[in-house]
Amino acid sequence: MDVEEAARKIETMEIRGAAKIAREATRSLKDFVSAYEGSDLEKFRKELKKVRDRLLSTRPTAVSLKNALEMVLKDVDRVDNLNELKESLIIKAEKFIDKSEKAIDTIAEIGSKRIKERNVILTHCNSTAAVSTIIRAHKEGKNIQVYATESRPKKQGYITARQLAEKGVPTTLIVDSAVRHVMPRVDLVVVGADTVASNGAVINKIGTSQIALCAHEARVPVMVCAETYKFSHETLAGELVEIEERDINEIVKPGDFPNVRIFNPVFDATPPEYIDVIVTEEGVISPYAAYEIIKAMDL
Ligand code: RI2
Repeated sequence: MDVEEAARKIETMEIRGAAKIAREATRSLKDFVSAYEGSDLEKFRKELKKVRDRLLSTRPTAVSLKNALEMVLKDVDRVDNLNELKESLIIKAEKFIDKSEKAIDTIAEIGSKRIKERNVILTHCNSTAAVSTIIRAHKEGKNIQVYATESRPKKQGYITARQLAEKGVPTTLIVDSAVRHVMPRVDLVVVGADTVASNGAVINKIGTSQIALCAHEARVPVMVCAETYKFSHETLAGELVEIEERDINEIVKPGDFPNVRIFNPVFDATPPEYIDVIVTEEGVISPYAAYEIIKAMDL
């Protein structure tokens, strides 16, 4: 897929999910490098910058995208031979894609150990890491049940419900506003993350923080499944995570609401005190250990 096509698909959310957008953006960058036929190193570097900027302009919240591109592009100014640079970029891109796929399996293996026999789980939106963890627990023979929220406005919960049902996991789809009502029946909340900040706050699909609040009230643990490349080193330097706002047409037909302002933020931040653990491919950590993960990141 060329860069423009990948960027458009990420923008329109045809390609979505923090891990997937990072992988597909990386793949398109790799294809660009492989197909590049020019011989001017400086021109190539400029083109790479354009590619990076275009891909980064698609979705602002998920740091996975930025981290993936940074990991792949880190030698751009260090390697002075065009062919060597191309080769190094391709190797780095392949390495990222491979590592990010393996990370999901490792998270599922680790995270599923925290899911017990007969647990009732609640999940939100559609996270590959969270869904893989739940499916793994089911495959291990645990009799679990899942409540999947619809996840307005884009209803990614439908994908989750179908993915779980397909694997034979007893699944109940609920509207987002039913979360507090069902929470007393829930043993564990399992969600993914788009970004983890240095203070341990988890930025995930809008509604996650409300779910975590309800879970806290009901003393239900919240487990976040997140690969380490979703941790944001910018937040360590004081940056705030930008919360993406999407087109209001995703919620309603604005013409139906004259004189009404419509607001469509698509992520929110859950403070660390509402999160029990974050399961990464490096192991289970407290949200307060986010700093250590960020410090150890190879960017
Ligand atoms: P994985 C998604 O964002 C959801 O917020 C989900 O929880 C998160 O990415 C992580 O997903 P969106 O692209 O990387 O649906 O675990 O806005 O698949």
